[in-house]
Formats: sequence, structure tokens, C-alpha cells
Amino acid sequence: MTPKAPIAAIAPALSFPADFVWGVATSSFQIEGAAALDGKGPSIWDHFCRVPGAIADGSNGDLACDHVHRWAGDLDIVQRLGVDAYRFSVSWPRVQPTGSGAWNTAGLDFYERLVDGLLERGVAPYLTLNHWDLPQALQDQGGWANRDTVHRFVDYARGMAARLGDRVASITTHNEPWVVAVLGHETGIFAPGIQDRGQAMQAAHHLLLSHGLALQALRADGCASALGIVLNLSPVQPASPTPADIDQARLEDGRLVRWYMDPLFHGRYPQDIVDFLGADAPQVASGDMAIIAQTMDFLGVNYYTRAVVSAQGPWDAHQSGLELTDMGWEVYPEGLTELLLRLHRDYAVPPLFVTENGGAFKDRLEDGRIHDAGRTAYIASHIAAVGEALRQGVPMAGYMVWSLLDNFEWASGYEKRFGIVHVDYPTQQRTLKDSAQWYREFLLQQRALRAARSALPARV
Ligand code: IFM
Repeated sequence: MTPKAPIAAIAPALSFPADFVWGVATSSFQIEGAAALDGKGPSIWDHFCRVPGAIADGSNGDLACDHVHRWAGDLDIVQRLGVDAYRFSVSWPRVQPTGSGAWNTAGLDFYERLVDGLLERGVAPYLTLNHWDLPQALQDQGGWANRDTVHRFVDYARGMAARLGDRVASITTHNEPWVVAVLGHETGIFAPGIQDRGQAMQAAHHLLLSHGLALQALRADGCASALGIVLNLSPVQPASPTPADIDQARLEDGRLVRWYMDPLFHGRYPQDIVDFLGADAPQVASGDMAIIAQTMDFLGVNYYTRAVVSAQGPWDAHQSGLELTDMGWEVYPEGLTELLLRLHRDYAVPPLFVTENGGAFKDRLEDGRIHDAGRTAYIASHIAAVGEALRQGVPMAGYMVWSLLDNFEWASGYEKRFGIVHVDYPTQQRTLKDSAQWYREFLLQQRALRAARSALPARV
């Protein structure tokens, strides 16, 4: 992609607040490996990877980036980048193998070392409780479609907060509940591989309910970490101005954005989507909606591209003429500004973080370097889009690149690379790509700007 302005010139010129949090993100199943080490139980993704044809390259998470053994070196890289924060997730079955009852000391100790290792390196730990790797033992009892899982999750959240809440800056309950519900239970292309819209919407409700109950419980326990949730959101645009496409876009926006934002901030599901779902609408017990609408300390937004919808069927992204990433997703940074402005306009949002943003590109290792200009331009232009939202008054608090490392990209296996650090899977060697070098330099400039600003006399 040819950036609209020279890469170095785009983002550094923007003025971000002194306390703006810059980070990188990963998740447990995608990088940890050690799938059955030291008492870890199987997760739904361990099982799903064994389903013939489920993963494009037939791979699994058994080794992934071997992060469980290489965490110290990986945190050295995080420190070298100069970020303020590292967003990671806990593998629930590593710390509580069957999702209830006994805890696994070896698993808990791993996260203790990780959190302490981050703090020793001057990096704030941002912990996510559920980045999709539900213990298989809970799935065997119905998983997220079973209301009992809500209570198991609250116990797990309390256990983790009791152990790490004194040191982690932030706790996210769930990462992208839409993905768990729709890709996991409706289309079935992700674990647990169910194809049933009713179960999908029940799972979505239970994810939201467990989020609200966990926030209540952690606050009652005196947890000092900032608490919130992370949603995958996009502006949803009609492919044409026809009434049919506009209606379709409204429906998709309802299912992707309003189905999550309305209960979290308004305490109700959008009626047009409840009507659309009919018998597939979830069972909601009295009091559930008030529990879901807990005040949050932050909202995380994962943004990759816009959604374009047509009443005629799936939209072919090639039609737009925009650059596509290796996932086939349009590079559309304007959509991030548009989305953030809309969230600020339609909801009383707390401080917002872009908790994931980045691109899969085909990388080539040449003489020990990866000249990933496309990814660098992608990140720079999206940082600029966040800067524009800030300028227009959106309460932006942070930005995190997805991802620190190339890793297991779910149903795509290891074929898609999102990392700013290259992983050579056979040797597990890590190499900083040009995008990582760019991010490092950008953060150095941001620090210099911060220092220069704090040295100025206060305005009168
Ligand atoms: O890799 C995923 C991540 O686990 C969740 N958000 C989207 C990323 C890219 O597909």
C-alpha cells in the first residue's frame, strides 16, 4: 500500500495525551503452546483443532510460539519496543483444568511469573480472562449456552483477581463475545463448532451476563484493577443506497454493534434484532439486563476493517479497489475514526482503548529483515485515525497493536501472520519486522514529545 503521507510523518506529528497507553497484544491459545503441560486441561480449541478440515493448514496450538517456555525472551522484546502496556489472556484450563473446583498451581505460577516479569520491565499488565479457550469440561456440559457456565466464569474471575488483581492494571472479562457466539455457535467455523442460531444468542447473553456479574463480584472483593470488556466492532455500510441494502446494513449493525453496546450501556437488547431473531432470541431472566449494564472503567474496541453488506449476499471486497490485507479485509482507517465517533455519540462510553488493530500481510524474510511496509503503513494510518477521533473529542485512552508475535490465527492456522515480530516456527526464532522498528521509533518520539511538553511552563 502507498501511504497517503510518508509513514514517519503521519503519526508522530499527532499530539496524544501524556497518559495515553501504547501497547501490544496477544492471547493465550494463539501463542502459549504447552497444551497439556503441568496439569493444564484441554480447551475447546484443543478439541476443535482435531476436527478434520476445521483448521486451514491442519495445525493446532500444541506448540504455537512456545511462549510458556520463551516468555522471558518475549517480554524482553516487549520492553525493547518501549510500550506502556502488554495485553495478554489467561488460559482458563491452564489455571483451572476443568473450569470449576481445583486450581492448578503450576498454571497460576506461570501467570505470576509473567505479571511480575512485566512489572520488572516497566510494562503494565493488561489481563483478559476469556480469549475463547473455554475448558472443554465446561463445553461438555453445554458451554456458553448453559447458564451454569456464567457462575463458573465468575468463580474463575474472582480466583484470578485474588491472585493477580494487586498487580495488573486492567482486567477484561471477555474478548469479542460476538466471535464466540456467532462464529462459535452459529456459523460453527470456530470452536466449539456449533451451528445453531438459538444457542449462539443464548451464548451471547450468557457472556454478557457473566461479564456483569464478574464486575459486581470483583468490585465487591475490592479489586483495584480497571474493569471492562473488549468488543470487535466495525462501521457497517450498505453496498448501495438501495432500501434493501440499507435495511440489511441496519440488521447487521444490530447484530454486530447494537446487540452488545445497547445492553452494556442502555440495559436492553435492540428490539428490531429481538424481533428478527424470533424464537432464536435468548432466554433472559428478570434482573439480567441491569446486571449486564454495570458501569465500566474502560471499553476495548478491536478494529480491523469496515463491514460492507448487500441484500444480494456476501460482498466481494475486491470491488472497492481498496488495498486488501492477507485476510482479504479492506484497509480502511477512516472506518476507525467513524466507529469511535459513533460510539461516543450514541453511548455514554468510558475511556476507550483500541485493544487490537493490525494486519496480516505476506512477509518475506530477506537477509534477516522483514520489510513489511504494508503492515507499517496500516498501523501508522490507524494510529492517525485514533488521533483524529481524539481531536474530535472522543475519550481515547490507548492503542494496542495486534499482534506482538506471528501466531496461531484460529481457523487459518499459521498461514496468516499478524505479528510485528516474525516467528520462524521450526526454530522458534523471533525477528523484529520493520513495523516493530517503526513502532519503537514512533514510541520514542511520543516519549520525547511528552517530555518536551511536561518541561513547558503550564498555560495560563
Ligand atoms: O487473531 C485475532 C484475535 O484473536 C482476535 N481478534 C482478531 C484477531 C485477528 O483475526
